[in-house]
Amino acid sequence: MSDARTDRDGLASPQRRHVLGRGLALVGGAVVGNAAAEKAAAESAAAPPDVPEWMKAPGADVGSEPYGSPSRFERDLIRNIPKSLPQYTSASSRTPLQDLDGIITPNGLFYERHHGGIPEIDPDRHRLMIHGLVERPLILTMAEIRRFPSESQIYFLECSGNPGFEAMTGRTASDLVGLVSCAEWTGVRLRTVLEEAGLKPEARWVVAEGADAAAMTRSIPLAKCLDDAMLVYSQNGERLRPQQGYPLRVLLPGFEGNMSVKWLRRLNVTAEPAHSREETSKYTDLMPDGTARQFTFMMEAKSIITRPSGTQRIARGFNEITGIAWSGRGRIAQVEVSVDDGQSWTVAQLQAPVLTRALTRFRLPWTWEGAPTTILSRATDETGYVQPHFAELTAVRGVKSFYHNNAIIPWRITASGEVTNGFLKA
Ligand SMILES: Nc1nc2c(c(=O)[nH]1)N[C@H]1C(S)=C(S)[C@@H](COP(=O)(O)O)O[C@H]1N2
Ligand SMILES: [Mo]
Repeated sequence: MSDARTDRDGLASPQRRHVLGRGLALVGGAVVGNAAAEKAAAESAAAPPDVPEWMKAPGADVGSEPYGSPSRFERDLIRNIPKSLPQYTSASSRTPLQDLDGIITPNGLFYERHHGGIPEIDPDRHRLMIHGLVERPLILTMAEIRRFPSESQIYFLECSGNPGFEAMTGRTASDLVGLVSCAEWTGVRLRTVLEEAGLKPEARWVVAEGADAAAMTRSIPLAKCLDDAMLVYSQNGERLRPQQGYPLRVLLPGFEGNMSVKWLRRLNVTAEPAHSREETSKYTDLMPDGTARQFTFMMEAKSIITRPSGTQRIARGFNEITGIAWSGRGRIAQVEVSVDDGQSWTVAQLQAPVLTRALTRFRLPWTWEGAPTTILSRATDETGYVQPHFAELTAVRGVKSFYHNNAIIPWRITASGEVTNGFLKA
């Protein structure tokens, strides 16, 4: 006991910060100063070997919160919602990537993109119709869908406008690429349900329609429907949240988020794509030669350093660089990190599990000596595809594109350790 005390007083201890805090309060004489002093005193009283007040009486009852929520000290960890939009029914909120660990996005922080608001659907009244080029048209209840053999898989979901080509001005990792999240999805293989309906030989596409006010409609190539596509009813172990398509959505691993139709009500099996609004006027890019790049399904390999990242501040000495990488084409094979603005690259450690079409966490130990620099990450997937620099991307796609920007993201670090968006002028 006495040793512990000696140690504590010998180090830059809570005791000393407490004294400093008091001193400042006396000099400043401000309310803020008193608050700081009180905070310091409270911290000091809670530090070992003293016994904090939360040990002196029993805590809250079991079941005081039937559906749990994060600590009230984490109440600022919320979705990144744009301020003062004219309306919020066709809008998006982003995942706070820079404050999350691991690869799974908690359901309450999963990004949202709605084109006609969030419908409130009674699962008992919801039906899925499967028709068109099938032998046996079906109308299924949720109970009937859940009777099919099911599976659970971890996949990322990403909006293809993440970020738009002209929207790289964000301050945080979330501002830049917060329209990506990753979850464990449970549902039925789309293939299983299509086989139950029986596909006619001319079947080539499946047109999915959502039961929202936008009636979101997308054409899915049959090959994807017969591969890993899922009809999902649960996410991270519980039923889908209304924001994610309750009670039923399509999940197309690795394809642009827009095609994973939420609140799914209809699958129309066709010979041709529907050429709906979302695959003509939107989710199509104007190329330099004046043609349109349409049906850009695949989300190409991408990565971002989430710590250190924009608005954070680092201290000299040891800093772990960590972030996430993903590819619609399969597994991440390698992530390289540069701490000298791309002059040299070091292979980062990939944390297991490294799953196909899921977020992969990477880490690299780093000692920052205090010189201003720019840090980058570059993902390579198992097909050998390498994440490009923004200039390489625009050289091919021109500057009229909006979707599918998977450019390398630079974070600038100033002499004082401030981290800012490297796409912006210093
Ligand atoms: N019915 C319907 N499905 C939809 C949408 C929609 O507005 N309505 N938005 C799409 C878009 S653009 C994306 S990126 C993803 C977002 O899924 P999330 O909100 O679960 O993150 O859903 C897609 N599916
Ligand atoms: Mo999207």
